[in-house]
Amino acid sequence: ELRRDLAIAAIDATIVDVPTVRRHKLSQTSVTAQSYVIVRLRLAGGAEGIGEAATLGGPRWSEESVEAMKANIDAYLAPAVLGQPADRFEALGLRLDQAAKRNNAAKAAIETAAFDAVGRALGLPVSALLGGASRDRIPVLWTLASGDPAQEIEEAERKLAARLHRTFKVKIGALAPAADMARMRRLAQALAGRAELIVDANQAWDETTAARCLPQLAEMGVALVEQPVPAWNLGAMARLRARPGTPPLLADECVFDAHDMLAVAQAAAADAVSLKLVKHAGLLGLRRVASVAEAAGIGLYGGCLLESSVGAAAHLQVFSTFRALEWGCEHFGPQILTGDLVTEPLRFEDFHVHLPSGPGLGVTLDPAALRRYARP
Ligand code: MUC
Ligand code: MG
Repeated sequence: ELRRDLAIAAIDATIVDVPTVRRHKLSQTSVTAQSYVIVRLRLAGGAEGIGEAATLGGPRWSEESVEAMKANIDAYLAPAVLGQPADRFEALGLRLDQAAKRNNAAKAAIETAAFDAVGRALGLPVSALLGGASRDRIPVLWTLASGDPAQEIEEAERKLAARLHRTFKVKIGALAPAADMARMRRLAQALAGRAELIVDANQAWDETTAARCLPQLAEMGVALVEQPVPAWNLGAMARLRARPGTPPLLADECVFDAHDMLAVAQAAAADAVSLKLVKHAGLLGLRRVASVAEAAGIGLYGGCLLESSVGAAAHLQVFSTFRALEWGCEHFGPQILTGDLVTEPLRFEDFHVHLPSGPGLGVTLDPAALRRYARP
């Protein structure tokens, strides 16, 4: 009987490390491999689902590391939902919240695996379980983050020529502000009229530095500035945003849950919000944050943490359901890895990433790849 078949029978968490094609530098860290926890969840009826929790350089982008996530999944989160009906997603989320504070990325990986397993059991894509897809492809940008402008221009030229990406997000904040401004000027000149640029400072600047640099970025044509100041400083975001000559601001590290989103809306601290499963503790949490943003007239941006095709597919399933996704998405992750974890990676074409078809997430874990990248 269907109800019995949908009970969660087993959960397994595996740490994997996948090398990147080049060094990726952010204000606070730099990576040459991406580390994920892959969650495999089996239902009593036999259907299996997968989910992914991404990190960036250990516990430096946020507080979660793959080692901590695996420990907390094994000891607290998996036992809290074993035997429970996998299709009662809100009830699962409540149990996970009662078992552990925060641990949002770990919770998201379990919830994703439950959605995938139920979708496969019922023969429906995850998007259908979330309200249904409004689009089957999403504009996707590429991130320039080597820190070397000559290399970055060459990389952007290759992406443009291949018609893969025409919006580029530049990671700034690792260099001194004046050096970053000179780097940005070179990129803006080289790509003028052919590509759109946005930047992400990952909280690197104080308010004074941001007040000096933001008008320069606007004058270079930069379309969006992500998290210029520390996550705690919503007041600075709001004051900067009110200054003439400030480009639109994108909230990232300052918005984890729906309460954070409400605070950003009340402070009028952002024009758009970057939505990520690792921050919002799952697909339903991501939709809750998006609803608050929509209610406040704040635009949606499909954020990432350099996920493989597993995590990227989960994001595309929920992003596809929004009526509007004003700023497109940044799920280029599968393209920056030297290998993927699925049998058929996501399709990138004509400046878009395509929503995979098929039940569940629409991607299938490649067991050989999982063995290859699993941490010994
Ligand atoms: C972030 O802060 O947005 C996503 C892409 C990238 O290069 O960094 C990340 C995280
Ligand atoms: Mg960011």
